[in-house]
Amino acid sequence: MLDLDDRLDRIYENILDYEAKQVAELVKSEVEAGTDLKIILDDALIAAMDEVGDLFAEGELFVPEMLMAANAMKAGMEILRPLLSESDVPSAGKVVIGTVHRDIHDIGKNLVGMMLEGGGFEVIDLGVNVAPAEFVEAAAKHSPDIIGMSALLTTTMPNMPKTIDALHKADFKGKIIVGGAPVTLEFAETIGSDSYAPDASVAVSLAREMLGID
Ligand code: B12
Repeated sequence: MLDLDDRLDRIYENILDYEAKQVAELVKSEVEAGTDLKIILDDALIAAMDEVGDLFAEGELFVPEMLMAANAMKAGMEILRPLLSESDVPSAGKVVIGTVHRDIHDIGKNLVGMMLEGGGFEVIDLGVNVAPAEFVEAAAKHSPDIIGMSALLTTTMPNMPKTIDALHKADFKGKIIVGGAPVTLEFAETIGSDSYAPDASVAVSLAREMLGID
């Protein structure tokens, strides 16, 4: 049998090869072998997604590849998630994410959610066409560290400041991050968002930064 580092390396490589089925099988046998869940998460799944983020930032990978890798990572997460919630492995933080009211684009938002999950965050996805009141309700229910909003239409971007106002009125104390193709840093600053990320890999680094995780 291979030693632990080599076995974790196989999971890592299979994520980079987009082999979801293999990843699920390897993670499953690692769990059965009794390997620490945090080691599987940190040294195989999160490490692979960090590499994917770096390759994307360097222009070596594009959105379709990042999605395939995220799906492969997700296959491993499906095995770990129920076990992690029973164990004492701390999550990096809790993020509520959604696409704003009257907007049904979700590819980018899903990618950000998956990469955050790959980065060790617990992600609660509210889906698309999420009204300000639904974000407020989710903030009260889940007490997230971060709320992420996505908008792909210039006509739905104004629903971001509306949501931020509603969250502030409801005394939400966490951080807010916005993104989506038409959203810019300037826009994020004018609407009082704490952060803006142009893509999913930057979103993970900024989420970590906002929560003081290095
Ligand atoms: C796919 C698509 C659709 C699909 C959506 C399917 C789905 N499940 O999402 C469908 C066909 C349903 C659709 C519908 C419409 N669409 Co459309 N659509 C697109 C398209 C081609 C791709 C968007 C996409 O998925 N990009 C890939 C992802 C990965 O990129 P992304 O979303 O930008 O996300 C990245 C970053 O922005 C960032 N990010 C995204 N969200 C978040 C959130 C946070 C918190 C953070 C930190 C970062 C972040 O990270 C992501 C990953 O790196 C774009 C054109 C384009 N090239 O952008 C048009 C586009 C967005 N659509 C457009 C339009 C007009 C429409 C419609 C109004 C068309 C119509 N007349 O019916 C409807 C609107 C429906 C509605 N109410 O929402 C226009 C918008 C124009 C504008 N300036 O407002 C675009 C730009 C096309 C165009 N050139 O005209 N669309």
